[in-house]
Amino acid sequence: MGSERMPVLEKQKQVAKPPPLFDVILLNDDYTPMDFVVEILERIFSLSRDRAMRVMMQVHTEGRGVCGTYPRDIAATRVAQVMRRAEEAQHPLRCVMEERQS
Ligand code: TYC
Repeated sequence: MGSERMPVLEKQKQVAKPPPLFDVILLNDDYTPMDFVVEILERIFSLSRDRAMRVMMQVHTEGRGVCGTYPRDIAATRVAQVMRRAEEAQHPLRCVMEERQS
């Protein structure tokens, strides 16, 4: 029996999917000060002052904006860092991660 059967490992697909990437997204609110958001973007996402201002203004006018795109663990760490700073400062700033569609 079984000489025609392939070993299980050889039957599996050979092509490995690349690991998923996640956008870290800031959400707008009416209370968090603009300069606090700019500082978060500079410190946690290493954006220049100019890029931080642009992302903050995009969130302010459009409701949300991408701060950066990372593998799952790094994205989750960034989200936690933002939420922790916002809580410490008692601002209602929210940050989420979403898997990139590509
Ligand atoms: N809308 C806020 C204000 O007018 C500024 C703001 C920008 C808040 C971006 C959150 O993710 C945010 N003070």
